[in-house]
Amino acid sequence: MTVKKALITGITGQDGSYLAELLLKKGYVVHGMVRRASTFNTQRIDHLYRDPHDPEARMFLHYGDLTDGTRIAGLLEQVQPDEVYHLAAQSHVRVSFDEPEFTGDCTALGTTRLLEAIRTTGLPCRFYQASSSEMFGASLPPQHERTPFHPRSPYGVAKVYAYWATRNYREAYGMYAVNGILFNHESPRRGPTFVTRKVAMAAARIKAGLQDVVYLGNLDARRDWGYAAEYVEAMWRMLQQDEPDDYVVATGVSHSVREFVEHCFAHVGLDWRDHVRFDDRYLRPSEIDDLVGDASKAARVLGWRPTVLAPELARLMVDAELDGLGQGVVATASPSPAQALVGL
Ligand code: NAP
Ligand code: G4F
Repeated sequence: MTVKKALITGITGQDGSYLAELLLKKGYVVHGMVRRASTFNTQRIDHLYRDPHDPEARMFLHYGDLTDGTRIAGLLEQVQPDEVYHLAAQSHVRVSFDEPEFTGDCTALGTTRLLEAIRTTGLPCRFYQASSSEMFGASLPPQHERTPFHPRSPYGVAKVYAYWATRNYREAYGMYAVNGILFNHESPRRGPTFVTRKVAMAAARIKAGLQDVVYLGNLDARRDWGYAAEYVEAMWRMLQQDEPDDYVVATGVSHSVREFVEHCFAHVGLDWRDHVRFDDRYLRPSEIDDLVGDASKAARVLGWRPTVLAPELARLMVDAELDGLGQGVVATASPSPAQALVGL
């Protein structure tokens, strides 16, 4: 039996780490593109790593950046993947208002660089694009595959570009290229400046007496939060179909940020109102009020269904923070002084 090879961009991110785990379990050889940083950025995948000299090694990392098309083409030639999971992006919505040009370069054009590299190398590989519910923006819920896009951030705009680039390469060149339109998905591996992780960290630290308050922005926004470890299975299933197509992946239920906060603090026996303060630096110039995904197509065609809903997610994220503190992993203040400096 031939062993399948996958290339994951964004392997060091939340989703990349869960997807790498899943594919290794399925017997794949996994190649990951990692951008060079002056500090190590591989914490989420360190537990999967084996020295490449080890004959058992099945995960290999390569330097590369979405802004470098030549490198991307070279990497594809070298790896010759059967499946490409394109997860890398400047993925923070609030940051995209500060860095709209970079977000467009990385998140939008980066996708074209990858698609064009696949086209010009002529590799018969399948391509997954990490599209986002952020593309729906102001369109009323529930949102599904035929809901019009009305993005509300430079990030959302960049993802709409990447979505259409993916569809265009499918239509123009017959490429097996799909969009997974994923609604918010979280986990203990979520970046600490996204609201769920920020709140989970704060609840645990406040319980442990390490901090007293956490500053947040809009508590009224509603999101459809699922569990990232389950969502990567949907990505894989999308690339196993006979025909390429686009799918919404979501739980179908939304909660306000306030409700999520309430769940996290209640789990450690605290009243959130004693510990949450408002800071307008966390507001966005334009916001999305309510995202609720209709994932019935994914259920019907892919047989994919979520099992973890927001209340359980809140509990498992807070428990992971408490475990970390119990093991002496003292997370920095939430946000850390440096994050506070840039308004996250
Ligand atoms: P994440 O944790 O922010 O990970 C982003 C990944 O992209 C990281 O590995 C990051 O590397 C890499 N990256 C960023 N800029 C890069 C560049 N210029 N060149 C190469 N790599 C770069 O995001 P995530 O939550 O795992 O999400 C994965 C993808 O799904 C993203 O495209 C995101 O926009 C999309 N998405 C996420 C959600 C969600 O709720 N999580 C929902 C819908 C869509 P570093 O580790 O070095 O920073
Ligand atoms: O956690 P968030 O930053 O996630 P957001 O903006 O929904 O984006 C995430 O989900 C998208 C899918 O729809 C992805 F495509 C994207 O890559 C990312 O993963 O904010 C969630 C909500 C927002 O309404 C925000 O205004 O929480 C609100 N919020 C309130 N206080 C806050 C804060 N968000 C952050 N990050 N920090 C706060 O202090």
